[in-house]
Amino acid sequence: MTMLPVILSSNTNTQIMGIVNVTPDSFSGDGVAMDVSAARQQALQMIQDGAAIIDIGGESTRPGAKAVSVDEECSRVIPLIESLRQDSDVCISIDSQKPGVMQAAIDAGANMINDVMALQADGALEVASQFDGPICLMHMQGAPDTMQDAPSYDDVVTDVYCFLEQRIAACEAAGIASKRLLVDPGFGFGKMPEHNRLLVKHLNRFTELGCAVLLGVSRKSTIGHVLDADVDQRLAGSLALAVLAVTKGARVIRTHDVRDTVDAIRITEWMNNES
Ligand code: PT1
Repeated sequence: MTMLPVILSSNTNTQIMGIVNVTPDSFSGDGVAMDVSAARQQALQMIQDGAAIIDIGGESTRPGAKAVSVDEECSRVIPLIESLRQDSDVCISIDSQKPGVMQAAIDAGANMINDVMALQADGALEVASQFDGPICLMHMQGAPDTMQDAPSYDDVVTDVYCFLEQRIAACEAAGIASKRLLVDPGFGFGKMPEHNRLLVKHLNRFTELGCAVLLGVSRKSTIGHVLDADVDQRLAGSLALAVLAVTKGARVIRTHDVRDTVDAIRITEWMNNES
């Protein structure tokens, strides 16, 4: 069952990617801590609320997070993927940078790869080239445990653009058709608030890469920085950025708050209609 998803065709609406973290330490209090049945319920609710994609992650990549082993990560995500696949033919995305986890997830029924390392890990391009679903290539400077120590760029938009362009080329060289690729500038990944601001402000530049643009801003610390708001008080800020991103050409929005994001984006699309 491989739907080459709607997200890659240019005449579809914005797609919502709902976040399901199966981690004990998820930053936004959304970690459903290894409980497959609670995570499954959360995913089913997101599907009902209008998510086209469920993004399942077993290793936190928020600032300061520590890496976990392949076995640990698999033990968190695989039972959930198997269970959700029985219930639904929704697009299931595996949020992992490890080829071993990607492969196990695909075998369990995942049909999209979301990689914050843009397939730079040893063996990741190979796993991706043996698979035929969509792949999101994200930009990150450094690694999660230290990426916020001193992020620096010559010109953040150009630097991130060139990185993504090179990763698209690496994928093509590995036999991965660019129509399967999505690109993501990686809001919050080795970036100061000003870097994040510039990436969203100039998000339309990334559409020139010829791939669908995905953005994840949900509850992130830059919103907390601007609003002086704790993680549970960042919904309105997250929605404001999601609306802006769609207006600037984003095709997929990754969020914890599916229902509210679907509503905000439906209104944005209604307003952006021709005439
Ligand atoms: C993202 C993303 C992701 N974000 C994609 N995958 C996370 N494609 C995980 C903070 O500053 O944006 N795109 N997978 C979560 N990562 C973070 C990063 C969480 C920063 C929080 C922050 O608070």
